[in-house]
Amino acid sequence: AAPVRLADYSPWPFALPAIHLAVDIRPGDVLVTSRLDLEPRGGAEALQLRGVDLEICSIKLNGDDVAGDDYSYRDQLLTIHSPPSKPFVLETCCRIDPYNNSSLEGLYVSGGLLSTQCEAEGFRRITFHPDRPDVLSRWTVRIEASRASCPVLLSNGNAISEEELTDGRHAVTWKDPFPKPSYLFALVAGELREIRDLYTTASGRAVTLRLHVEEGDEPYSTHAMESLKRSMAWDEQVYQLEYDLDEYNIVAVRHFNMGAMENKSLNIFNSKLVLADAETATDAELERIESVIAHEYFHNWSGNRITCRDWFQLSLKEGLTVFRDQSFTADLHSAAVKRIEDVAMLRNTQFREDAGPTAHPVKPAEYQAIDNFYTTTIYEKGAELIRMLHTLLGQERFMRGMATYVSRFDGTAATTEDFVQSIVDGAAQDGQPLGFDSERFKRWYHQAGTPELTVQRQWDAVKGELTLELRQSTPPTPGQTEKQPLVLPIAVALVGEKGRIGEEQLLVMDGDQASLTLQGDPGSAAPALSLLRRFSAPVNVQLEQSLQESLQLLAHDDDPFSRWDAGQRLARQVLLARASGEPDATVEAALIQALRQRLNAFDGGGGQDLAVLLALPGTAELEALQNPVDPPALYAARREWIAELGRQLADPLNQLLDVCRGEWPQAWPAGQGGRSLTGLAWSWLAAAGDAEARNQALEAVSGPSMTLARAALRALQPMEVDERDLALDRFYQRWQDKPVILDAWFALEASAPRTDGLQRVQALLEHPRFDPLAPNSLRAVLGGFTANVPVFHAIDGSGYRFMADQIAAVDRRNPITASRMAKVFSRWSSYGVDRQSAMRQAIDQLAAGELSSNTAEVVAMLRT
Ligand code: DPP
Ligand code: ZN
Repeated sequence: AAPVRLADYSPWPFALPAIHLAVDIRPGDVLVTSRLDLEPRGGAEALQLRGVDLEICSIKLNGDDVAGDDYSYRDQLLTIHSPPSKPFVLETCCRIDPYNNSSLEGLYVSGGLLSTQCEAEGFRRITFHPDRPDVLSRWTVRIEASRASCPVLLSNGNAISEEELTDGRHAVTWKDPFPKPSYLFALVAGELREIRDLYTTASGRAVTLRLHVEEGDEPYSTHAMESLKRSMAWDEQVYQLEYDLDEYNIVAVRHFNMGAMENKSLNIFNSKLVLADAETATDAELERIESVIAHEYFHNWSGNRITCRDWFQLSLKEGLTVFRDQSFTADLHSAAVKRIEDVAMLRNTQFREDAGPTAHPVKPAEYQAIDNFYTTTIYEKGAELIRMLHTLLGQERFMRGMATYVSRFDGTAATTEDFVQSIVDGAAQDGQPLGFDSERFKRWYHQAGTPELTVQRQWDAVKGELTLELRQSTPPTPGQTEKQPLVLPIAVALVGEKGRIGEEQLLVMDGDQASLTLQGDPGSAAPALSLLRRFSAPVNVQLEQSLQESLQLLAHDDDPFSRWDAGQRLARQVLLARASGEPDATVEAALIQALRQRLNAFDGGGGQDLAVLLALPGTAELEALQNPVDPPALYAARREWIAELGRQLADPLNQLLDVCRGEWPQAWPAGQGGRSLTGLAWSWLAAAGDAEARNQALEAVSGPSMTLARAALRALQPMEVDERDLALDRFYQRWQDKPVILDAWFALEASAPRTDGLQRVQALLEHPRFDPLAPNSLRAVLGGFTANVPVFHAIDGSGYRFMADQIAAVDRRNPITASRMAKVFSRWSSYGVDRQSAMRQAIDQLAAGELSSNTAEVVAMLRT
């Protein structure tokens, strides 16, 4: 199929102010009658509507049947050849089969529950519609079903009527007063338990909050409900944005392709992102749930009230909403820890994407399947662009920009240019110069790849001046060889032996080169350079830094990110040296000494900061620095280094365990630092052969904290010890009836590095508790398998072949999930020759079979 191109955008030649849907749910199928009020806007000869797998029962125009010659339905397109030139009503009736829909797009069944997923292009599987985000309508939806099987019938907006019908059937009609595109439509029908709460908005409007879960899951809903209320309050306080309807519904669904979906007033969530308490979810999961609840809630303004003109603008809503949810988490918890976690994630996922065959701009120029572009580039890099605007403008000016954006575009479908322009126009209302070139800034949206910032410096001891020479360049990415300079906000400061010297400066670089002089202390030794503080721009830095300088930053920098980054740099050095077979004893000794000081200084409280400081760099980050990449060598280096840390730091780690124990029972968010550090100490000590640590960990698996139980499993899982198998077995026995929790067990089993790893993964796929239709379970087992470095990367290619077979099998049921999994092969050209050719063969093997268009697009990208 021909790709869709941004350059080809043109508005739809009709307006569609109102839609009436009637959805008749029957035991074997569903009848969908749709009435579209259409208004030609001139220029259209034919009316074209999208439709996938729809069986037409009737088509009527202004009440009369449309004759067979007057329309056609082929290639997923319904064409009415000569529609009237005046406003008219098109009524279609179609039969669909949600009971055999394993794609989890459109209307489908999950565990007896009927629910929908329409973003991006699922609505065309429900009825005929233009199914593009710039067509906004007011919707009325009547749902009819048997009361016995579907007592709960939900859609967007407010319930305006309920009907009791004959034969045990009933109907509910919903009306959404806000115009919305089809991707925000939602419908849920089934048997659900409701948890109800109330929120009063800043202006005094009462909003009924309802969470809908399966029977038995009611006790696990409190965290999600509280998170929702915190999100509503935060958006009022920080963005002055209030909720706009009388009800807000969240439904938990077990089979779901994404994390959650922001349908207007009827969010649908992957159940793992709703159901949680301290006994069933880890601290990290609780925070993630809180942030996803917030994310979907924040979409009500950044996505729903102002939506995207077309799917090339996806980051308009996603980048902005990620930025908003990041700020929310930073405000509620530790801003420093949140920033560090977000940067670690960006470097390990988005930078990796930028460096591979699926690299694409935040605003792609073309696509085959938009589902393949729900990526870390659109989301997390998109959020970094907003963050840079915020850094460049400051809070007050940025917020004025946001207010301008909302007032200009509320109720419409906008573009990323509209957004940037609103931000700068709003900011400039104070009459001050902007401080950067906004046209140049917009390049960030179109240019793929991670810029490289190369920094050289000269220290003038007499004057006490450090002069920096900076250069930027962006490596070529597929289809984009020429790159332009970007606007980079670069926060810098000098750090001496007693901390920061002078003020932080913000250099705004927008050409290939720039220079900057920083004032230090005359007559002293060169101070350490604290560069890219808070990670003020998403770039890779090339700067030679001595061990001494990194240690100084690690000890004295007042920017927590920069401190952390200095420690990470040393850890990367240690791990890469070990992976190459030549450990660097000097750096190792210095790093261990620095960590020992940190551990000794810890006396409880703020443990989360220490935990992130101690965490080792991610695999993807290390791989980016290795050529050729040797994953098993990196894996072994990491395991050996952890064991070394456990041996060398045994005393302070044992003291740490004593200090932290008091925090174990504290309710999240309290106590999370102590629990994180406990897990880290278990992992390091166990790797060093400490039987007492293994024992403590084993006990925690049966204890009251899921955070500690999972930390214990992570500590034991990489080792060939009895406690590992005991721990995994106890966890299984305890949670076998809770699929959401059991997925964690599947992931741990699949990633356990055993000699018979491949056979074990095969057995997991046939395990009676494994649900091949649940993307969570597939990701647990197959994602766990690809994290099983020695087994997945076996030099004979057996792991790669196995994975290719599995992706092909998943693709037949669920193309969206399969095409995401196929990206696991994206680094093939970076490995040594043997792995390279084995992985390439696996990709070719995949390409040779019959693939969905989603997966075919990804595989084609991998092969170019
Ligand atoms: N539901 C997904 C998200 O919120 C896609 N919109 O990011
Ligand atoms: Zn989103």
